[in-house]
Amino acid sequence: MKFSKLCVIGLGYIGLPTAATFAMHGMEVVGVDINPNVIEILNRGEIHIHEPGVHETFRKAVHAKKFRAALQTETADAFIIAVPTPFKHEALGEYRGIAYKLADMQAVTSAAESIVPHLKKGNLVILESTSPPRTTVDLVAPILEKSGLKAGSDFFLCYSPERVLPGQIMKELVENARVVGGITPESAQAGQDLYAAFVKGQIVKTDSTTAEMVKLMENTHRDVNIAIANEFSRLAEKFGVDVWEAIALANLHPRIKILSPGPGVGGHCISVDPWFFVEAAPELSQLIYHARQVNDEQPRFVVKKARQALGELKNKKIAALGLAYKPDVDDLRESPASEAIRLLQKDGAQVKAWEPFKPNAQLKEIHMAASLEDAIQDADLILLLVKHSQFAALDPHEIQKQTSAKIALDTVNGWTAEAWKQQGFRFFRLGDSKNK
Ligand code: SAJ
Repeated sequence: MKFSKLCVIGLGYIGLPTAATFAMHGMEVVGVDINPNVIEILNRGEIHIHEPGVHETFRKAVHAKKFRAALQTETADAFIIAVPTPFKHEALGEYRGIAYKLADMQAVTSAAESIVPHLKKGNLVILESTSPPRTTVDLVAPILEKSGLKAGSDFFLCYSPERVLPGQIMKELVENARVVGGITPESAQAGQDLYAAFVKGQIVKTDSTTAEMVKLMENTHRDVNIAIANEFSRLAEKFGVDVWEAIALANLHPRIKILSPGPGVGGHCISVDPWFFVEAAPELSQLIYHARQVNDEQPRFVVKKARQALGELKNKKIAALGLAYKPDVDDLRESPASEAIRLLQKDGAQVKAWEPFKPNAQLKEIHMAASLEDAIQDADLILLLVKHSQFAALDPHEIQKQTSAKIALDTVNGWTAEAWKQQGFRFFRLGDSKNK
């Protein structure tokens, strides 16, 4: 099948790079977003996200007059829905006394509804947003069928998960294998034809519910594996072991690949998606639920370490380095670093945070430093929360000259204990009770 005009609904970290990439491959692309600011920025040729390579591709697409941003969905040959599926902050589900988070599918519902007046025979609709199992058949298809057309016979409908890693989106969009799940084999074929425009990785066809489950399994697998690493960090402290050394040694085994512990799991994917399984089948998702609990509790472990380092937290000044949810990105969503800072403040500490990728971030209850120097100058403790390359490269000899702090706490194994100790710091590391 051939498609000449594409409508991409949702212009965030996935929708915008996807829209720009299709436009660079000859398709006429209309990008739709409900945020008028975003539309205005994009139609000026600028972009509102920080992701390597997106701006260049986007600028070329605009220059070639292949991309246009709009507030309203319009007629097209194919539609891609790439809107957020966060969890509801105000409501929880409950199963046998266990509370779990619920998916907020409002944006997907609205996006699908916006397509209805424009849907024509032979069109293709693809849902890319991470969604609970059966969303494509049980939620999206019935909405689209309000057009009077039948999903699977009058128009094609697919679920195709995005799998790109923030920081490497432009590369992975093209090179990763793409799973395309159709509600019928013909739909999957239409989806494959669309992505063949630029995907160099394998494109594999399946049914839509399998594709939904594949996406959730990938992120849940990672979440559970990080949880075991975090649990090991607590166990190592109990037994007088350095978890980082122990993991490195365990990973010499040819079939073992233990991930890294840290202050917790953040971002809008791994910390959210496993809940979709728990919500859909709590009675079958015990391990997944408990892994989520372990990862969500990890910021508390950071507080425990800080107390161990400082004696007590009340009125102690802490310089918190990093607020992003992971290294070398500017994304602060669901960041465990922010959660750790809030908990430290609850216990009376005075925290100044420094985030080089978003120095002007405005986060509830978090006091931003003007610079690294400002954060550390009168601190009692320097707390490393994110392994940004520039933090890992800090020289304790230089830092020692700019700070009153005599204690450093590294939660991500970003620093070398000896180097800090040589500069007169007491050095603590999460998961390591050899260094204290
Ligand atoms: N983290 C650890 N220890 C580790 C690895 C990660 O604590 O060993 C933490 C990170 O610091 C971060 C969180 O986990 O807070 C998630 O980071 P990540 O790099 O594991 O994943 P994301 O959320 O940036 O991207 C994931 C990817 N999924 C998988 O690797 C299975 C990506 O491919 C997906 O496209 C993305 O979720 C998504 O959008 O779903």
